[in-house]
Amino acid sequence: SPVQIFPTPQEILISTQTFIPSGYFLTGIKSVDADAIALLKEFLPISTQKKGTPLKIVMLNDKKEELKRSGAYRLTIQPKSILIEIVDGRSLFYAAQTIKQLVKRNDGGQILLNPCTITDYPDINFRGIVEGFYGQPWSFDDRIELLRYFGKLKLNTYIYGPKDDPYHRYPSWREPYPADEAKQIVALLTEASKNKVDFVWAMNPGRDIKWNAADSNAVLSKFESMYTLGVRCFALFFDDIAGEGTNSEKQAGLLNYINAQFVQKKGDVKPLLLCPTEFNRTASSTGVNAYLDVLGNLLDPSVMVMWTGDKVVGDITKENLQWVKSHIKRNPFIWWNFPVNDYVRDHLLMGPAYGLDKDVDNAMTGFVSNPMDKSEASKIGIFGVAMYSWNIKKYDPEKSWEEACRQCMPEAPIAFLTFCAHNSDPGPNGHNFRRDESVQIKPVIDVFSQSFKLGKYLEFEASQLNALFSQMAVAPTMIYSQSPNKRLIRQINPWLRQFELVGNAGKETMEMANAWINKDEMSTWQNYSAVTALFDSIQEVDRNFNKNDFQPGVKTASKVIMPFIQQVYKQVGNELLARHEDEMQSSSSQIYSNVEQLKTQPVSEREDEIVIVPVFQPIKIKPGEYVGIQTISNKKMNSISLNLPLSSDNWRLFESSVDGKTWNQLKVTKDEDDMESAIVSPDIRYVRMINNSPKEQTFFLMDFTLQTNKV
Ligand code: LTM
Repeated sequence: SPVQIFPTPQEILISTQTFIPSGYFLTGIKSVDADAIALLKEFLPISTQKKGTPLKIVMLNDKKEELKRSGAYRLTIQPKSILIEIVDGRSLFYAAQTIKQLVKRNDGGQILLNPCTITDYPDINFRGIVEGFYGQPWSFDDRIELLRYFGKLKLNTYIYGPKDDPYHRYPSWREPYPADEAKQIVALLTEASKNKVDFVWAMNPGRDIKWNAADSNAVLSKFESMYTLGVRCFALFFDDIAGEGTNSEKQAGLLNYINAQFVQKKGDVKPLLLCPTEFNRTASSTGVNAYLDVLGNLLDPSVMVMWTGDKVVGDITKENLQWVKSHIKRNPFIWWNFPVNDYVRDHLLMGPAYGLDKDVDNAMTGFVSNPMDKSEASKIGIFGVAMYSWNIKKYDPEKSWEEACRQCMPEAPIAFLTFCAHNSDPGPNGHNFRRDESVQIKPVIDVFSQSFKLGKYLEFEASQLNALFSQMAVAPTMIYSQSPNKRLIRQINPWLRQFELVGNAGKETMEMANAWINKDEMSTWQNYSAVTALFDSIQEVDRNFNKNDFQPGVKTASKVIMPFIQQVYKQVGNELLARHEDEMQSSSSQIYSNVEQLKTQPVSEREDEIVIVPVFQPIKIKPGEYVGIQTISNKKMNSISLNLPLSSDNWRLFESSVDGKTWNQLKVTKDEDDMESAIVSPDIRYVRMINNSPKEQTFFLMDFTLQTNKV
């Protein structure tokens, strides 16, 4: 095709010839979307008088179900006319977005167009994001910018549900927003409307909701207050809760009540959206009257139900879509937990959006992505979601990703692509969700490392590695100097710094490897010291930036590049210093648990503490199951401290052990804030909490820390 349009239109017939349009006048339907007309006028010469060529807008009349969807359009451009057939205002806006991409200019600055016919519609009705992560919610300016981005990508849904907004969730869901915040929501609604985006306001009341009339009315009056601000789309979330709030019968009752008393009565409110408590297959109960079946049977058919797939974070497959449909008795509305990084906050997820089944015609009501707390950096993943959800069959994750990098940083596309290519894997995590990273260089690294282990330095591979490391080392400078997108730079700044250091460490490592093979001990030492110094700087950045209570630090190129550099450094260092490998091991602690849900949960080792990385979902622990920490650290142990909400005292024991076989019970005490702690003896290597009751129990693993003393 002579022109590329994003997202890819469903059907396009386009001539390679171009023509220069003289000028247009509008004809056809009069009262159409003013924003769409304003957009058309930005790049087409449209006069108010009836002269030039007609740009005619008519209603689209086609029997095909797809061409009745909101946003569907047909565009016919000929040298003597433009015809836009539409379903609604959104259709005209999307047609205008398409024409914007079709318009080119010749050297003299004149507009050029290619005659074409485009018939276009979305594969999935609701497409966009759910701002549904833990951590600092996006700022007002972040949201405004993303709503504009949505307009360009034909995304139509913005679900507002940041976990750390107290008025969305505990403790203030019952209260209306303070005036300042309410004003911002009004402004967001205006921007959303300009970009043909439905702004869906979500409430997550499940942590402390009482199933009584007072709380049903509390939900109703909060919705009423949001309606007054202009909100017309509403959602109720019941994810990541335990206890009374999880009752599916009561949840369905509340949704049906709100549907009858609010949605139906208002008349201009869109159907309700529900995020269930069992929102993925791993968390789903089975048997008679299982949670999802109850929802499926009781919920009004108009209510849409969200679903994250087989796991909290994972792929979307035809099979898991069919499975959930058979329970909830409707197509699911996908909440895709990508590129969210609230469970791996030291990493960025800026790689391709893949793992999305293409053989899934009409199987989803909606598809929204849960992004990172970094709005601009999330644009890469969101771009992929926009391409997928508009035209599933034509979706190409790699190509979309490359285009996203180009569009997000047209001033330094290669530098940005390089950065994103090595910032995509989340690292080890409890969801076991990993991504490809450093895909192109990985085979080169594998070949080079294998030979280097045997004492050979492969020149060809080395030259490729050197080229990449040089590119990595200069990419941040290119980005800082060329990109006007200061918001993006601010969001990813620690990772940019770290990336430059890793690039330089790579360069020095290659020189060191070369010198070592050439038996040039002097240069080997010099390069070895340079790498050591760069590792120190990398550690400094890791320690001093991106501080948070969950996964502090700054990890970049951590899946392929850093392990390679470390391995070569270690190999040369071992031979140079006759050191033993295990002395250099950095982490030596891990989770000690036989709870399935926790087996891959990482443990982070800091200067004077070893912490199990917190988990947001409630954890079910069967009789005899345990969770704790095992360490082979040479540090002395001091005490454990605990914050495990919902744990009552009478079902669990805390124990410590030197060898993992003989266990001693620990005496746990509570302070005035209900924080628990216990002293442990210095030589223990295991601590755990065990369920010694006859019943399955539920708790939240917010904080399980083993304090150590420095040796
Ligand atoms: O995924 C859902 C439905 N809920 C939460 C999200 O808020 C959170 O961002 C993700 C990723 O950590 N996990 C959840 O359980």
